[in-house]
Amino acid sequence: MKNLKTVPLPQYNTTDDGERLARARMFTDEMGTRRTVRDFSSKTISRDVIAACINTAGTSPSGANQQPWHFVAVSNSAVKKRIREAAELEEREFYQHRAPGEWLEALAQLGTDENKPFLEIAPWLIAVFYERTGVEIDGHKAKRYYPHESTGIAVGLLIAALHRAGLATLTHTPSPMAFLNQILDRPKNEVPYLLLVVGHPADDCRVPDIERKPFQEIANFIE
Ligand code: IYR
Repeated sequence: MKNLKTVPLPQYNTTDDGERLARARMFTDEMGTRRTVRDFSSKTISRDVIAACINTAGTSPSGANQQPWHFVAVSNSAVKKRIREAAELEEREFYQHRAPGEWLEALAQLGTDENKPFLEIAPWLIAVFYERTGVEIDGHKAKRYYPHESTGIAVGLLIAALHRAGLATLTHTPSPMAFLNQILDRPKNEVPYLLLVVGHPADDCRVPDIERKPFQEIANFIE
């Protein structure tokens, strides 16, 4: 730790556990209203809102602070159309041939299929990439540490930020997604991680009647 450059930690500003619990529960309630949406309105959203939410994602912790993520926000109709066509090509293959029966059974409760009209209807698509390797100033490859974990955390914050801003999201993972590098002109060292569909829900939007696991099923204490 010799010669480590440091700055003071920004102040944590709660007073007592009562206030902390109230704040924690307020956030639980707020995030509890988030639902994955597949039925979007085409109502537009300003680029500034999207940029602010991506800035939140950029505050995520990352392996060796390498921040191994890249976000491409697309509102251009022609580009969205190309993404939809490429995704539907892969999805048709998935639903008609590639997906094992067990997987399709697991998806039945969500009502998904190979048609992805939301990729054109929703005002924004955010393609998220992680860096498989970095590039040194001299052009050499630089190792990346925990890029999947880091990018996963960043996407979690991105989804929370978009929800807080009052927007709906769909975490979409067409597979394989290599077409995103080509359409969005990203270098080979970046691997597509997922495609986030962002917008307002359609007026008559409905979502699957599914439940979140209760606390006892997702956690336990050892005190
Ligand atoms: N990628 C496909 C299938 C799919 C897979 C999972 I796991 C989901 O939670 C939902 C869908 C699709 O987007 O339809």
